[in-house]
Amino acid sequence: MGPSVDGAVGLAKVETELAYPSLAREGFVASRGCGMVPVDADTIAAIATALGEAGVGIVRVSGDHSWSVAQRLFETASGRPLRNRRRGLHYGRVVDPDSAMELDECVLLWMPGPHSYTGEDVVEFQVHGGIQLVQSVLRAALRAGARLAEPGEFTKRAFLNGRMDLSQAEAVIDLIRAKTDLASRSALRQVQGALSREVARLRKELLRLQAHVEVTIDYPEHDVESVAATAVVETGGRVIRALDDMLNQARFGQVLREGVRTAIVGRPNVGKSSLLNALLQRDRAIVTEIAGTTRDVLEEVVNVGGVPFRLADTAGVRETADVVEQMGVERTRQTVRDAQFVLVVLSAVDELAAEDWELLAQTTNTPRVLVVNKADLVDEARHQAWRARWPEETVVCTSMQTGEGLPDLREAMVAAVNRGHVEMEDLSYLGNARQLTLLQRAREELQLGVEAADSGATLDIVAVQLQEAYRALGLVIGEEAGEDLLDEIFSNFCLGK
Ligand SMILES: Nc1nc2c(ncn2[C@@H]2O[C@H](COP(=O)(O)OP(=O)(O)OP(=O)(O)O)[C@@H](O)[C@H]2O)c(=O)[nH]1
Ligand SMILES: [Mg+2]
Repeated sequence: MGPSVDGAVGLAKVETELAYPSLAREGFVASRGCGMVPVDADTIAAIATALGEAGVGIVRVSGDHSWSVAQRLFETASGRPLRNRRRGLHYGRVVDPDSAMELDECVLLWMPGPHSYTGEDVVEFQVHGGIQLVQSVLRAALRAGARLAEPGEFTKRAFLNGRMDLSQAEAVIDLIRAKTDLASRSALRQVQGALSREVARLRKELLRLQAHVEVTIDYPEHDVESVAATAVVETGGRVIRALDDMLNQARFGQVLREGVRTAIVGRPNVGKSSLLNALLQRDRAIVTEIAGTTRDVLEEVVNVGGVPFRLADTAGVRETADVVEQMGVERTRQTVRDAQFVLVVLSAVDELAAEDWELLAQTTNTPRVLVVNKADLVDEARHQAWRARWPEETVVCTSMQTGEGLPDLREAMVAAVNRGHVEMEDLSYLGNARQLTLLQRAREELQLGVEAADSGATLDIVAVQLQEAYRALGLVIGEEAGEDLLDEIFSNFCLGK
């Protein structure tokens, strides 16, 4: 199973404890106000690259004292200390600030604020990517006056310093975690402000509307009031439609982030595991001619046309005396209940059995594709007959032996998931649960406001609802965001970002 959003959150926390075991022993703990030696609480440092063996490893420092950290740690190639404070790149070596011992060769990037990622003075030490080496450079930076950054603290500072709004900051983590090309493209558009701009546009419309309503409240004449009410109905309706569009995108964005929970179900031996392997393009599941091969649910994430599918291969459904197989079948039923999407696999050779009918009945309300497998064993006339059998459904004839029908199946999967959502090329952001709730709230308030205006309620009531809608949209981009919310969001980040 790939990391779920929650799993990844857990990982970020574990990382803090595991990635720097020796630092933790020395008392440098990445947590506000405890354990650390806060020589200067305002300058933070962390390893920005993944901890492992690599060509390059980067230690990043941000804050008022970055320059002094750079001066204490870095010697230019000519052996002289760093003097040039202009933005730029320097080659030299990084030394231990206490012993003056050379740690490594180093490329130093100096990015004075406010034109840096965080908006503060930022310095990056690029050294060889060895686990010990990068850690010792970090340790040196900590001794030179920085403190260990919390997960997400660089991005949090970028937000606090106005370099990006909250929705952009949240998209940074989506960009890092994106599992498909489409997901990363969408996240990038959000980092670049696609969602922020749309939210800002809608807020402006609401503000103008609010002003109109407020002015009317102060001069209550019937004609004027009815003009304002009409404006609320019209503009409000337009904003509601725009919000619906965003909500659709946000829901699809969640699918892109977490993967479509997909169950592969069918009778024993119809080729479910073969299908999983074919979509994964590797031999993940055991395939045999013995009915009842798969006992447990097997999960794998596969990228189909840019959409991640979380495929669950299941035990074939049948009555059985075998206790283990019975448990497997029970798990299959549970998986079907939880699935967002189902591939019902049938055998092209056999007539439909009672179990097939049962599965078809169980999955009628879930988006699905009917996969008629083993098509290589029957002729074209049979294919046609299978397809004609369910004119309302997507039926694909496949063969795992020849690969026939697989491209059609991939296409059908993407189309089925995308139906009722959005054109994927239009996807300009990946909404998360927080944004989704706020957009929903804004929509509800606005709907109430429009209904009130439409039914001739007094404009005072309408004004309150417009204000609530405006406020909810503001929270999407982080206006009035409290410290708790910020901690919650940024603690999900990895270290060094
Ligand atoms: N001719 C032909 N044989 C296939 C095809 N797909 C699968 N098979 C064979 O059918 C048998 C069963 O395949 P599996 O993928 O294990 O079937 P399953 O649905 O996972 O079966 P259980 O795990 O027992 O429920 C194997 O011998 C496969 O090689 C196909 O398209 N054509
Ligand atoms: Mg199987």
